[in-house]
Amino acid sequence: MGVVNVTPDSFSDGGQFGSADAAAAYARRLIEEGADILDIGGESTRPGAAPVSVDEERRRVLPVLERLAGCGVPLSVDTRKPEVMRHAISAGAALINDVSALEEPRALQAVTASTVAVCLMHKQGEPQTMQQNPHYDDVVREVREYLERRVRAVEAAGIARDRIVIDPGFGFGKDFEHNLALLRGLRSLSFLGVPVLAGLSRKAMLGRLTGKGPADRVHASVAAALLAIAEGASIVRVHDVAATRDAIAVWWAVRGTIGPAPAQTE
Ligand code: 7PJ
Repeated sequence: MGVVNVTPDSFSDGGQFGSADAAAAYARRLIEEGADILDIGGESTRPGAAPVSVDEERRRVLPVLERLAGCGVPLSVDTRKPEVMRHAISAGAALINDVSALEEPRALQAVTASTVAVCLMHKQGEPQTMQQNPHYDDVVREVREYLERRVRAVEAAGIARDRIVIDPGFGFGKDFEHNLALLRGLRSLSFLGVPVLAGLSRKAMLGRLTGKGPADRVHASVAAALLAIAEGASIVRVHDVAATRDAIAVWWAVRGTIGPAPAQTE
């Protein structure tokens, strides 16, 4: 999954696109590099980010979606807003990537009223303050239990299991040790046959490990993506598609499969 941020303040590639045309051209480049899914986001959820209005988020995201119609890969929209979800679905989005896991009732309705897929992500707290003092007794167990609850809740609301993807939400109300524990324990999220998505690309934990800024975290990001795949992730959300693709090609040649080994799923 290649990341297309249409935000002026995204931490890793902020201010990249001056226009919808430029963002769509960038998205097409990611497809050429081997992206199987594009994730288009108009609201930065990085720690401390300022909220964006519905109108502003629509103005950022919809023109890019429209330009990418028929591009050949499913389009995901990274949004927490029900109104943006509805418009994105009408404009052809195939996946809603909601870092709030459809907890807002109108968000749940927006997806239920459609046939699109959804990514349910765990976070603790809200983006503006979530990194201030995250606390868990057992981060892997708590994230797993939360995701199990959310899968059951959205299934009960009428979203079939084969439309659901889950994500532990690296960096969303997690400190360095929490993130490492989640990556080590990622396989325990492979339950109910629901694919696991992992987003580690250029995140702060990789900065801490390498001492490098976001743009120089490519190698660390590729290593993290491959580790996530080794621990059962079926989808990796990345900025550096070409580099990640090369690593996956090596993985594929040796293992012949991506995602959890069936015998080891719980
Ligand atoms: C994630 C995301 C993630 C999902 C962002 C960033 C921050 N959506 N949106 N999972 N991260 N599903 O790209 O660093 O980890 S925005």
